Amino acid sequence: MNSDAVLIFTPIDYKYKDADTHYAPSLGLVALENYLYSNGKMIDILDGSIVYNQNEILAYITKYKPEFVGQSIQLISYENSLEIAEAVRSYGGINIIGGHHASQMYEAILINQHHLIDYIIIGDGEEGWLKLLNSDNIESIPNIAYYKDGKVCCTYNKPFDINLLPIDYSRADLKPYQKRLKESVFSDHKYDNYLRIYSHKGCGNRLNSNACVFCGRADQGVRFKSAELYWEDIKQCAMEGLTTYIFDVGDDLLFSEKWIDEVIACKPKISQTYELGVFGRANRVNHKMAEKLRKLSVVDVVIGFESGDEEVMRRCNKLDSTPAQNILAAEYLAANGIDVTASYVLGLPGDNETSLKNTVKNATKVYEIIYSELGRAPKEMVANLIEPSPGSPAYKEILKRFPEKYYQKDILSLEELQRDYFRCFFNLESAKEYNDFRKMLGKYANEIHSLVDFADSQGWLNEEL
Ligand code: B12
Ligand code: SF4
Repeated sequence: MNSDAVLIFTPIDYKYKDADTHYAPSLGLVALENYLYSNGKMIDILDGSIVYNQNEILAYITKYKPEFVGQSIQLISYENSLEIAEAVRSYGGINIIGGHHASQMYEAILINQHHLIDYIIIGDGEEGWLKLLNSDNIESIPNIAYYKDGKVCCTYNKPFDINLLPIDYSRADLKPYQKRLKESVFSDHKYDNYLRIYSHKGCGNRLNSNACVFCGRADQGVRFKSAELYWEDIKQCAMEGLTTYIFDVGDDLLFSEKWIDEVIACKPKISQTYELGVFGRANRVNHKMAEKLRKLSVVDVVIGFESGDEEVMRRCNKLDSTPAQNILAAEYLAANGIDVTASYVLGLPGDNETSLKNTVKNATKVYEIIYSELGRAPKEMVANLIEPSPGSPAYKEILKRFPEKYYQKDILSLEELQRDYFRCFFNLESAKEYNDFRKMLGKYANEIHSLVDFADSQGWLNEEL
């Protein structure tokens, strides 16, 4: 190991159904590596989602004893992250964690694990990570939480300037991801490669309504990259011959029509062909917008349809979209040759057999629209089981109801959280009532998934669907 530090995407607990779409290195860690590299630091990335398993990561840590170890963690990988942190602590290394889950849980984590976790990065990690490696004075480092003199301390908040440099995958070994893509039925083996970029950070939905009831996203406000840098990102991915499919992880590419117009206006010549997948919000899709997306080579839009039931949709907090609007968006997009990945969440507040039937009807309608316009089923459709992520409105409700179980607790089980969510929102007290309800949700998820060849749903136990 010749690097200055190691960044780990911590493996999840595989009792939960893992995502299939590990077709690209973690963009968050690549963004950190890029920034550090541009500042003269070499970083090793250990991707625990497909490249390394937990034991291999522990073996690496024990062998090379890196001084700085950063982990990107989630609710379902947290306990593994503590095991890795213990290994690092055993030789006196420095443990840093980041990502949305760490940002939401920093207080509880530091109260319980300050013997293991030295620093938590809240939000953007680029500058904090660099300054920690440079051993700068802690108070001068942005976005850091740490434990000192019996209390949790935070430094000042500073969003990273996302216009500094394009995303650069040239140092990443893409072979394991290509293999995964080749083995998956995603897109019927149309693409040899898949990479992620981001046009913006933050969620526009949170500006005019509360967050969706399940969403534990930690960043605030919405920031777009300049149109010029956005094209640099696409060029880096496409022109180098690296990929034929690029997915933009920004929450809603359509958030600013003015920005889309700027991007279209400065489109450079790109000789390599590529296709773009994006997230979008249904209420912003109309015929004109669909035409603009075509100009950007968008071939599919993932939309959080959430539910096919109007009342459930309202209680989910997605206040500016309705199931009818979702269908209309699918029609506009399909009429312009663009596929739609409808993403549903089952078990939303108010869900019952009638609303779930409405959701299946809604999904069937999407299938019919895409089939009639594109001559095939949608490439993908997902029915997730609700995950009340820390930071979400649902989690806050659970915390209020069961403070003795959740207040300042850092080790959480997703399965238990879901159990307590159904207690809070559905009064499902007995194990039988709960299990029957969960089984019913699984049955409707299977119905939705049967409409398509590929469904990368989340929130379920591994063997559940
Ligand atoms: C792409 C994506 C995926 C992909 C790829 C994941 C990957 N390997 O990177 C897939 C589909 C596999 C996936 C899976 C899951 N995801 Co996901 N995913 C995203 C998505 C859309 C984009 C992430 C991204 O690349 N952002 C762009 C980069 C640049 O930003 P970033 O990742 O936030 O990283 C920055 C900071 O967070 C910080 N940082 C992050 N890690 C670290 C680590 C250190 C040491 C430091 C210093 C800093 C730092 O610095 C980075 C640079 O600024 C986000 C939503 C979004 N739009 O952000 C959800 C999101 C991150 N996912 C989420 C969840 C819950 C999951 C799952 C756990 C769901 C599930 N139950 O299966 C799974 C986990 C599967 C697994 N094996 O790990 C949630 C997290 C919520 C939370 N509170 O934790 C999000 C926010 C979606 C949401 N709205 O709820 N996901
Ligand atoms: S789930 Fe809802 S609140 Fe969360 S990022 Fe998506 S639109 Fe925004």
